[in-house]
Amino acid sequence: LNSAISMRKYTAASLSPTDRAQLLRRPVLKFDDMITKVKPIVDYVRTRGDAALLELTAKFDKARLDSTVVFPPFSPESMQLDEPVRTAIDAAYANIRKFHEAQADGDTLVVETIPGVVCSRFARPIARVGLYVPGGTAVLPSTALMLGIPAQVAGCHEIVLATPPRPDGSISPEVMYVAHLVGASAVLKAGGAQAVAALAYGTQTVPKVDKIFGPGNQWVTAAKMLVQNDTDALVAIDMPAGPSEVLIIADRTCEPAHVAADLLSQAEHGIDSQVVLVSVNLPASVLSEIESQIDTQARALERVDIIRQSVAKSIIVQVEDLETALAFSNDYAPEHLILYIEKAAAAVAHVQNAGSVFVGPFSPESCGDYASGTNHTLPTNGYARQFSGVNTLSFQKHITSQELTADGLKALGPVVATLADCEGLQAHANAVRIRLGLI
Ligand code: HSO
Ligand code: ZN
Repeated sequence: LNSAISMRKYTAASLSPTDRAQLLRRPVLKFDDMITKVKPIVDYVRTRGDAALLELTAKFDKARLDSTVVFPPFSPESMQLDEPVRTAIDAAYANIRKFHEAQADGDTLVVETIPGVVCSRFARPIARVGLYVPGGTAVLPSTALMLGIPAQVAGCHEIVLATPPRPDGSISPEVMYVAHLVGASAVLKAGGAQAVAALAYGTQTVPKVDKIFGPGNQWVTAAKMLVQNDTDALVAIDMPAGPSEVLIIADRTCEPAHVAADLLSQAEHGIDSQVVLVSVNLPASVLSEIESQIDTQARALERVDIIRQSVAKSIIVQVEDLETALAFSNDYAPEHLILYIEKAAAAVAHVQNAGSVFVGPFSPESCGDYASGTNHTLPTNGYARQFSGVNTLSFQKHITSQELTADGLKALGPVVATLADCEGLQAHANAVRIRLGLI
């Protein structure tokens, strides 16, 4: 236990392509196994409803409940908070709301493609959404804010917040207070695959939802993937979630103690958290100061046992210049990217793949995790290549429409009829020709 808390160190220039590819990989998640394990749980809740939920919550969360759902108005006792905590939640709520309100798509897009042919697109809220707020080793009211606010701003009609209860059957007052702020229509006291199943299919008391959001452990993620593929559930999910991660690009302008603090803030999430430091030509003395700061700061943290394991799996990559650092980061596609470098703002233009970017010396990831305004539900596992983080548009869908005038149809009709003929779909062609008086 006295061994140093330290990351593995590599020099990019001396890595073979295979070694480099290996460093870019995340630990393999064995989803086939997980799907097999969650399937019986999901089926049980789908067929037995509330009775199954109560039984599984007693088994997994050690909580004996009379009912699984709490409806508003939530009792003041259930959301009693110390004043500083309430004030902090309110401040975070205001900033996150401001940023997510600006993202809402309220305008109809109208394009006249040719005279008389008008195509439009407009957004509507997804009516019923389920928000999964993990329990486990930390209470996460911040996740309730990050999922609840965009749902509220998008205008979702039903917001069901699911979170595992504590053994006494209660939900943390912080989470209850956020449920109240975001206008949750129900709080489901359940976690894991059973909560996901209840949201996907509904039970006697749990309202069925159209899309399920939120991070979670392997059980939750596997259950989300399973229900998404069930056409009976007719439910969507936000994204495939994996362990949290950060990549920091640091150059000689960095403060070693701050770099260490940022790495540890991500490493404390869980034993499978990934933290990566890309050193842009850091002098050996600076690098070793970062390493010793990691060790000393970590030892003073309550979650040192978690950190010991996540840091051991994490890496330092040494590169010669910023271009190589950014190329590595773009290939890694981190959930969070911290630019702790001289011209940080200018480097943002070269970021191709990342969930969220933290620019310059005064922008620790913690600010985005809690309160600056950006969302912390972000793509992990390299999915930042093709996924956006949760945002207001994640809670809306777009509908297109068109209106043609008689002249518009006269102009477009022959194009349509010709293409329909060429596909051998005569009825399609007829729908146009009959209107143009050609048949
Ligand atoms: N860094 C986490 C979010 C979080 N941090 C919640 C603190 N609380 C995943 O992006
Ligand atoms: Zn965090």
